[in-house]
Formats: sequence, C-alpha cells, structure tokens
Amino acid sequence: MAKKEMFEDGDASNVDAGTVSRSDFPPDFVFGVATSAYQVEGASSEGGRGPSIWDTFCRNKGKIVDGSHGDIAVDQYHRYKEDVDLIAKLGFQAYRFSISWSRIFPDGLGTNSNTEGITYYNNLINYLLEKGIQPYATLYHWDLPQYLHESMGGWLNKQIVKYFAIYAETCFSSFGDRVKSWITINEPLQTAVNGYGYGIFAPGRSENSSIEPYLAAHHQLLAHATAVSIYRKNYKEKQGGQIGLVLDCEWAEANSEKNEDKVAAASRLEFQLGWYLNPIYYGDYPEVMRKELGDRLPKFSDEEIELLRNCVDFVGLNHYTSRFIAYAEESPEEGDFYKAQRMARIVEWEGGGFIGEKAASEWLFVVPWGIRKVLNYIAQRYHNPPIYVTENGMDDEENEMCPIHEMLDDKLRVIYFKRYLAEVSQAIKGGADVRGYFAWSLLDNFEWAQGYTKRFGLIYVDYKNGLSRHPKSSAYWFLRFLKGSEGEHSKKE
Ligand code: GBH
Repeated sequence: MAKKEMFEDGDASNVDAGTVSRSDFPPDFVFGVATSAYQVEGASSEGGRGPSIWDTFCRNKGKIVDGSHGDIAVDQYHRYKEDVDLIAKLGFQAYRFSISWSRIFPDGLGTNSNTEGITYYNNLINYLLEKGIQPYATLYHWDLPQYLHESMGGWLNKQIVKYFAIYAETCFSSFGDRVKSWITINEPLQTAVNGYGYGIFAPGRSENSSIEPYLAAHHQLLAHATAVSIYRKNYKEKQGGQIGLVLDCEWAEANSEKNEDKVAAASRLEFQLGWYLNPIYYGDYPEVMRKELGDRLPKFSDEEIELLRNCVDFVGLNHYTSRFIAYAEESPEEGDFYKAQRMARIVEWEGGGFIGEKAASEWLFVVPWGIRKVLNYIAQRYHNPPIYVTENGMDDEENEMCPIHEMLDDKLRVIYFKRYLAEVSQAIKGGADVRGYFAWSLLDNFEWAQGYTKRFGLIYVDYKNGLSRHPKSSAYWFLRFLKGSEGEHSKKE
C-alpha cells in the first residue's frame, strides 16, 4: 500500500468534520487555552518590571520581520479581566499563562522581589479562580531577565540554576496556595537551538553554535530539576499540586520502509524529546546524541543524575506539525544541530502533494495524525506518564487588506482543532494517559521573530482599533464543543 493511502485510510475513520465531541474525552479531562507573558502582557516598563532578553533582542535590526516588539503586545497586563471573562465565556476550564521572571526579580538576581509584579499575578490568579478557571503557570517562557544574560551569560552559566531556583521558590511560596499546576520551562529545545545556535530567538547567539546549545540545554535541565526538587520537598504535599516540563516535538515519520529512514526518524525524535526526557527517565542523554556530538554534550555528575531521576509529575507537549524524515549523510539543513541528525525533513508525499495543508507559518503543515503518533510515542517510550498537550494550534497570515469578518471566519482553524482533537481522543482510547489539552492561543499575539504578522488566536485582536478582541469562528466552535453540543448529533446518525 502506498504511504499516502495508508494515512488516508487511517484518517477516514475520524476526520469527517463533526465527529469529535466532548464525550470522546474523559469527564475530568481539562480543556484550556494558552499564552505567554512576553507575547501578551505588554506594559514592558511598568509595574517595576526589569528588561528581558526579548526586549533587547527586538531592538536589533532585522531580527523581527515587522520590526515590532512586545512593549504593548496585546496589553493583557491592563486587560486581564476582559481576557479572563472571555476564557470563561468560551467555557474553558484552564488558562496556561507564563510569569515574567523580570516582573518578579527585575534583575533576576533574587535579592529583592518586586511587590507590584507579585500583585499583578495574584490579581490574575484570583480573578481566574473567581471565574472558575484553573491557573496553569509556566515559570519560564523565554524571557530571561536581561541582567542575567549580560552579567553572566544567561543559560550558558551554571550559576543560572541557583537564580532560577530562587525565582521558582518565590513563585511557589507566593502563588502555590492557588496554583496547582506548574510548568518550569517552556521548550528548552527552542532556547538552546534558536537562542544559542541559530540566533533567531533571544539572546540571538550563533557564534559558537557547536557548543552553546548543548550547554544551554544542560543548564535548563538542571534548573528544571532543581525547581522540581524544591517544590517536592517544601510545597507539593502542603499545596497539593503537580509540576512538569514542556517540550516541543514535530512528529518524525520515516519517509520509507528503508531501515536507514526509520533510524533517521527515530534519531530525530531523540534529538527533540530524548534530549530532555532521557536524562529524566534513563539517566543520560540519548546514545545517538552522545555518538554524534561527543564531548560537546556535557556530562552529568552522579548527584545530578539522582536529581534528574523522574523529576516530572507530567510531561507537557507542545505540538503543531509533522515531517517525513529521510536519512541523509549530509543534512540539507544548515547548522550543527541539524547536521548532527543526519536527516532531511520532508513535507511532500513521494507521489507529490504536501503532507498537509500549509498554515501561515512556513514550518506549519496541518497533519492531524502526527499528534496521535507523538502521544503514543511518549506513552510507550517513557512509561506512560501523565501528559498534557500544553500547546496546539495554527496561524493565519496578517492581511491588512482582508475585511475583518473574513479574518474572523477561520474555517481551516476549526478543521485543524476538530481533526487534531479527534486524534488526541484516539491516543487516549489507545492507552496514552493524556489529561488535558490547551489550544494555542487564547488570542492573536506577538509571534516572536514573526512579530504581529502571524495570528494564532481563537480571538482576533484588532491592532488598529485599540486592541479590541473579537472571537473567531474557532472560538465559537470550542464554545459548542465544550458545552457538548458539537459532534454528538452526527455521531448518533
Ligand atoms: C511555540 O513553539 C511557542 O511555545 C509559542 O510561544 C509560539 O507562539 C508558538 O510555538 C507558535 O509559533 O522554522 O526557523 O522559523 C513551537 C515551536 C519553534 C516552531 C520555532 C516553529 C520556527 C523556527 N516553534 N519554530 S523557523
């Protein structure tokens, strides 16, 4: 059977629009929406906030396609009540947001915490709870205090572990009586590879790309593990919460039945997930990484191995897209990180046509079956841990010429969510312990290097008219889905 047919058959059972419904998920399954501080808050120099590496990075010419920044972003700092009201109206039970480290410790050093910053998150958390929405707080979503970068090299310096621990503990003690789900770090892979290897994300380093990504990853892992051990020792029992790490992973499907392609696809997954999960579940980096990278990959001491052992209560998965992976002695992709993987990422079927419909971002193709495969992979390889899908979604291109009512009717996004959710429910039925799902994103926001040119929101933000919020069709689809009035009818027929 041709590869393409195989997937179409697999799909046909559950992709027919409307065949996913709330009742396909366990009753206690959590549905939420996600954002991150720098992408939505704005108020970059208000409330005693110190600068972060993204404030600085955005000032470098050519780094952000539209020359923009997050100074105002979508102003959630001032509009959090309006946004929380919207989350509640749409029927979501949880909000995943991130805390801006430099609002809590303006220089990151952990000597004096900033009362106004703590007050802001107290207000946000209290208002969420008042509206019946569970807070899921991420401690680090890429916005390192600038001073920690300048004074000591940020994630390249092992000292960062100590400062992260102080920051994390301050958050547990300030908010943990109400926040029951913590995420230490969002996508350490992206910080390592794009922040310290390719330089397309803050802090924009690419000078030493064969060494720095691996150091930055190493220190993020140790920072994560240290925060978890503090939480487990001093807070977890008393506060009754859970703590995890969020990883991003494109599904890697072998491009053919050839052994070399299967090996390449397997190693592609090791370079994304194994890099972080193997130290936690198996005590060291994946063998294939050791083999390809040699001494460039740092070593863990016995004590660190002990610290890392099982240091997650759940695995958070950010998943958007998939690729076919073929073996390539010389990787066509630039840079050390991809070279080491000896593979090519392919978006076309062997007989022509794309793996899925392309979204606005160059990297994002709609491939619903990929999420089921990656969930099953995590379940099988890492002892069936509790998993939360902490991000999933797609973007539309900003288009000033397009009338707003057209932008609001985001048909492809509705299909995306239906089909990806159907696959998540299949993974659960197959035994993966998926506990929750967060759509990215609550609303259009600052999309990092893409600035405001890409829109991932369920809610449209009118940048030209006072940042007003307008729910898109996908938001209304979720409202019906969460009420249980979506999908049931067609299923009974
Ligand atoms: C997530 O990362 C982030 O957590 C979130 O903040 C962000 O808004 C969301 O994605 C949407 O992008 O192809 O060289 O341009 C997902 C992982 C990392 C995937 C960066 C796309 C683009 C690199 N993403 N990558 S490139």
